[in-house]
Amino acid sequence: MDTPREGPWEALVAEALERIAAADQPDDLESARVHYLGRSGLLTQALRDVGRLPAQQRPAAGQLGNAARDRVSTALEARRAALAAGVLERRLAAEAVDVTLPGRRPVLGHAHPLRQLRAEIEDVLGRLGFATVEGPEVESEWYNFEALNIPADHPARAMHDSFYLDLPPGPEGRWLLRTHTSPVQMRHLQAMRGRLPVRMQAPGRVYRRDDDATHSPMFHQIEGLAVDRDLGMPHLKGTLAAFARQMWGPAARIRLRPSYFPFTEPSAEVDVSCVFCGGGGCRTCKDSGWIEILGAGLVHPRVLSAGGYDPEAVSGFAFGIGLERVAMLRYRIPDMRLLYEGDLRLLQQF
Ligand code: 2NL
Repeated sequence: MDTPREGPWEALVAEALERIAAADQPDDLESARVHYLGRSGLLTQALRDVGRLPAQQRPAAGQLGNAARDRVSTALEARRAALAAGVLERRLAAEAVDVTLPGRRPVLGHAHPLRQLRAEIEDVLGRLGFATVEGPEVESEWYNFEALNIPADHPARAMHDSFYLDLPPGPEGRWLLRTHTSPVQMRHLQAMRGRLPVRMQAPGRVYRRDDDATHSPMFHQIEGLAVDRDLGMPHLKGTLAAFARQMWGPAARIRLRPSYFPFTEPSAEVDVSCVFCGGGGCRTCKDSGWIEILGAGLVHPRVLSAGGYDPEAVSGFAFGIGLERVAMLRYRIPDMRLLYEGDLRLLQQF
């Protein structure tokens, strides 16, 4: 062949450089390296062949061969660096995060409307000085009825239509789900051992056999109780008027109508000036200008005695609020059962 002596190296280098330049992936580049510079690569083999040349040709051929290998090596390294940079660039581009995008807002739950309302009422009463006290939902007949001046033959006992538990009766009678939160007050009076003043609120679930659009077998009450020397109707009225203004705005007024509860004497139904029309008359208040919201009264002497207080020395007032009724008025909910269905279409409006 009439190839120049450097011919085979040049051809191999040219071929290798072309293949290196064409490699656009690290894997292609690696196979090119193996093809030319690997243990049995073309250049490696050619260099090995140099050793079999006559001794006087070896140095020159060796020099050319080493130079050829170095050029291919250098090209491989340069291409490797270029590919690595490209790979990184593409990865950075693909994984780029636009930190200016608005974040994805996590779906947050919230308190049930009744729980929100309870918190609000608790807060208003709390600021009037009534400390929250809680108690058991399973009660004895004594704490739920007798101590509250509701004897076994009292019509209120049938009225309440209670849920009795299938348990052997204790010394305080049968066990039932409390029909009001008053037993919590009774237990608190006893725990106070005659100390004054008493000013507490008892929020919580209560249970009665009732189920229609305005009654649920489980509902919520908040009762307030104050006991001190010389408490009377003015204290009750002042407290409830302040409560109404906090709940329904500074223009809200209250009025008391005579009523009957076994545990208070005298007893009153408490109306608030209509929260919708302000008292002018509308559909909700049936043109009366008033909405019945609470029951209240002065604590019956027998109830004070049962709590360990001397009715000759101290007196007290008490009131009870139905949470559901306040919620239905405030949120214009027509059917109480909507509050317990857990339907998100309703709940998400709060
Ligand atoms: C109503 C009526 C009321 C009370 C609850 C009470 C508690 C004790 C002593 C005296 Cl320990 N009274 N609670 C008094 C009057 C009315 O609630 O219809 N609530 C929705």
